[in-house]
Order: sequence, then structure tokens, then C-alpha cells
Amino acid sequence: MSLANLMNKAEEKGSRLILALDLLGPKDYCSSRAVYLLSILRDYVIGVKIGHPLTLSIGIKGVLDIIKQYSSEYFFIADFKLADVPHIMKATVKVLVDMGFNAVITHLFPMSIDELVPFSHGLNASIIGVLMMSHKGAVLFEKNLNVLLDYARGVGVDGVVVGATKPMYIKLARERLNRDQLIFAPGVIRQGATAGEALKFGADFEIVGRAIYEAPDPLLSARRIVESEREALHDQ
Ligand code: BMP
Repeated sequence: MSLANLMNKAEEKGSRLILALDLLGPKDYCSSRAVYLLSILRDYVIGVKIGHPLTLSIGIKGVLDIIKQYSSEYFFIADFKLADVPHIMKATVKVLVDMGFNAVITHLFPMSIDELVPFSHGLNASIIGVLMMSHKGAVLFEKNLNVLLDYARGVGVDGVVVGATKPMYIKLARERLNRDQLIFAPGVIRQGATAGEALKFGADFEIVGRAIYEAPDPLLSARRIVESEREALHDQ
């Protein structure tokens, strides 16, 4: 599914919030917790990012069941940060799209996604490249940012990930990418960025995990984040 669909969901719900569903633990607990969270968060969350934590906890079949149950309400993003040679990238993305994922996150640094982007569009799926990670030690990304940015723009990725903790890179990416290349910003609250801040610098979506799924009241937490996002966008 194209990221335009995600933007439509954003407009409908008045939200830019993507949930990182990184539940780790016993299978039954994680499955029921995932279903519970997705059943209560539908008014505030527009997309769900699933990666190694949840998949290792509940298995591929568990992930498939969740996507099947909620595919009409959420945009599903596979986050396995793929970084392989082109034919393996294509084969892996095909499997993920067949599972119901609408977009797939890949690394940019192997420079192996030239063919993958049009291939994914043919499958009606989007590719999001990791441009700048949110943690302090991501110095190789900082040193190579210009090369990664040129590559992301040149191959026409649908979106990029830039840490919300590094707003100056969000601003730079917004200036250098095409307007239809959307920016996803993780690192909100638990890694230090304030909710809504990344949007002010030009991000299109914020990705939030622990501040929602570990909150005593996940719905209240999601609501507060979305309210901050609305204020941030309103102030612009
Ligand atoms: P949390 O909000 O709990 O810090 O989770 C952030 C999520 O975003 C995690 O799923 C993590 O894998 C992802 N992420 C990140 O934190 N920084 C990056 O640079 C790239 C990510 O995908």
C-alpha cells in the first residue's frame, strides 16, 4: 500500500502516531496484549510497526493473525531493517507483503535497493530507508549522511527513518528529499524527544513504542501524544 494511504489515515484520525509494537515475552501474553492494544488505540494510532521483538515472541503465524484482524484499521510496517543483496531483499519483501505488510523498512547503506523500490511498488507496497538512527553512537550515519540522502532520493524510496532525537537531521532531510518522500521519526519520549517536536522540524510521522505499550494507561498516553502532535502542527 502506498504511503498516501497512511497520509489519508493521518488526515482521517488527525494523528501522526505510529505504534512500535515491540512486545517481548511469553507468546500467549504478547499475543493477547497486542490484540488488546490494537483494539483500544484505533482512534489515535494510524500505523503499527512490527519487528524482531514481537515476531520472535509470537511467531510469524501470530503476526499474520494480528495483521489479518486489523488490516482495515492500521497501516502495517515491517521493521526488520533489511540489509542484504538485491535478490534476497526482493524475495524477503515479497514474503512480508504476502503476509499483509503495507511497507517495509530497509537499510540504505548496502545500496542494494535500486531494483527493490520499483519491485515493491509493483506489489503495492512501500519502502522506507533508514537514514539516521536515533541513538547517540550512530556516528557512521552522521559521517555518511550526504551519501545516504542522495541514494535515498535517487532510488526514490517512499520514506526514510530519521531519529526524533536529532531534529537538525530531520530538517536537513526535509530540505533535501522530494516532498512526497515522507519522514518517520522514532525516539519520542523514552529516548528523549518531546512528542510533536519532530513534526515541527519537518517529520511526517512519529514512531512511539514503550511510552505507549509500557504506560499504565496506554490509551491516555497515546491521546496525549496525539494532542501534542496536533498542537505542533497547528503552531506551524
Ligand atoms: P521506543 O519508543 O520504545 O524507544 O521505541 C522506538 C522504536 O523505534 C523501536 O521499535 C526501535 O527499533 C525503532 N527505532 C529507533 O528507536 N531508532 C532508530 O533510529 C530506528 C528505529 O527503527
